[in-house]
Amino acid sequence: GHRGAILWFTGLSGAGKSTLAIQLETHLFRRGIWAYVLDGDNLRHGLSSDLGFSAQDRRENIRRAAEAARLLADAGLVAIVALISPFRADRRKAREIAEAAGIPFREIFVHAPLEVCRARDPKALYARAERGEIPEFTGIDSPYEVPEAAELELPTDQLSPTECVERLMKIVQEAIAV
Ligand code: GGZ
Repeated sequence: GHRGAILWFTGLSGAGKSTLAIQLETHLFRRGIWAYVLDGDNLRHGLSSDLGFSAQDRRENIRRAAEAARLLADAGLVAIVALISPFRADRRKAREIAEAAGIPFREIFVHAPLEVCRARDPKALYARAERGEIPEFTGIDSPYEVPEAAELELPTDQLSPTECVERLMKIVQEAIAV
């Protein structure tokens, strides 16, 4: 058996958070470990559909994600949260929510240089943000505070997705070992 845990992915838009989260989820399923991804795509259309991107709304988005992840982890799942979560204080709060409930929490810094994220730009969001069409866009006119307490850093411009998932699997196995 295994116990629940929260893996918290933080990083810029385009750094690779959701991609790696889904690949890890698939990998865990193949090994019989139940996992679930919470990301902007499934949170911001539902649970957090009333929230925008001000610092205050991001804080609330992250709090809700942390509480939802806590419930999933209570149920024995590996909750994989993939949010920009740009502010250190908000990530610290998420960790506190987990640890107060006795749930292992691991912060993963999914990192690529801004120019690389900007070049990937699959949804052309950076281009739109630079034209002033998306206010408070992280990395353009809203800050990203680099993690100081991350358990793992994944430079996605230097590592293959397979290599990233291997490193993540080590972290998960250590976190959920009973
Ligand atoms: C950052 C924004 C913004 C602004 C829309 N700033 O690359 P994406 O598109 O698919 O992922 C981004 C997502 C970020 O939502 P999060 O819930 O992860 O953010 S936070 O943790 O800060 O609450 C991006 C899109 O939403 N997006 N406007 N202004 N990203």
